[in-house]
Amino acid sequence: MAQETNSKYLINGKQNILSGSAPSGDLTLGNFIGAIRQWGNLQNEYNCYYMVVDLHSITTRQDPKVLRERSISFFAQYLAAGLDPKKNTIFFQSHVSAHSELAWILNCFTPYGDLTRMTQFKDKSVKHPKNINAGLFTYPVLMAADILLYDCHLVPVGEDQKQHIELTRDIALRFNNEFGETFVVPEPFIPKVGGRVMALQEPSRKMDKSDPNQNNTVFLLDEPKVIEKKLKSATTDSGTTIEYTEEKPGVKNLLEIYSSLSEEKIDSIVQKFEGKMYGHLKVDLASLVVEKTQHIRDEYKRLIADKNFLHSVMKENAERASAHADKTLSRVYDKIGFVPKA
Ligand code: ATP
Ligand code: LTN
Repeated sequence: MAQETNSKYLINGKQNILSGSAPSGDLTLGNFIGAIRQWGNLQNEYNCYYMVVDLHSITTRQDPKVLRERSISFFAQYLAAGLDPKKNTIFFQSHVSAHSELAWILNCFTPYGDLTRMTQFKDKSVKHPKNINAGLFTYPVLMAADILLYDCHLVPVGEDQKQHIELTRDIALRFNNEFGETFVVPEPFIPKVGGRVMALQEPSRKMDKSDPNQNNTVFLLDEPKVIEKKLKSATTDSGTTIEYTEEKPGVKNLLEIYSSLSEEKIDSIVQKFEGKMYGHLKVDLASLVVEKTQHIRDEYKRLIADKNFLHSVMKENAERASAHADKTLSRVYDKIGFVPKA
């Protein structure tokens, strides 16, 4: 379905967007730069849905008590990061049953071979060799259901999720071909800089919230002193010149974080640090990270203490999400030939 013909899927004249993050570890600077900060920038122009992706998080084992607390913490961090629950629909994935229901249907329309090509499945199977469960394998189908339920035109994600969006497009196109126009075919929306923030100690791989080495990761709720310590001890190299090159992955990563937070071009940052030591870049970057995230920590402290407010927002927002999702699910049930409820 061409995007121009999608006007019937607009809400108040706006295109739909959905994204989310899984509460499988605490939110990181990578999640913030690659995803959450973009979400805030989109809330005026688009009709946005943002989820705490709890169904996805159990593809790896979670302690129930930690999962519950962390999920509420994520919800409060989304609000604290500036997502307005009146403008956006912010909810828990498990509160809208249509996600699991559509996932089952789409499972029956997704070739096994397509799923075997997913690099995240391969990576996570290596990481969790004792728990390679069917959910881990079909995870991208649930993600496709998330996106297709809300007639999404755009999906703002980090670079690592591009392959899952491509699979979602394939699923939607195949279904539309077979049953006629049913799903909007979404596009990924990936930031030009900051789409892949790398681990501080091992800049060859992505900063990950479930990394066992906490020094690799700046968490959004880390205190300023901890942020400074982690950035100062980031791996660079034995050289001294601050250059943006593949040969210096550690420095490159720090420059990209700097650029995405300051919105300055990499070239002009390199110029600013000409003749200076890596230490200068690290100290300045630490101040920048603290400055750009302090409002989140302050607002979070206030919000997390107000459970009544959080519960009323999550209820109201999940109802809004369900209303949209249930409509799409009925459309799909009808297309595939299920008998309507009496
Ligand atoms: P997990 O270890 O559970 O896979 P994750 O942080 O990779 O954790 P999510 O929390 O589900 O996964 O990701 C939420 C969003 O943050 C996604 O859009 C993802 O692409 C983005 N994201 C995650 N890590 C980074 C990173 N290092 N750089 C940029 N974007 C990232
Ligand atoms: N798989 C994503 C999280 C996710 C998501 C989504 C992102 C689940 N459903 C729908 C965008 C749209 C990840 O980042 N690990």
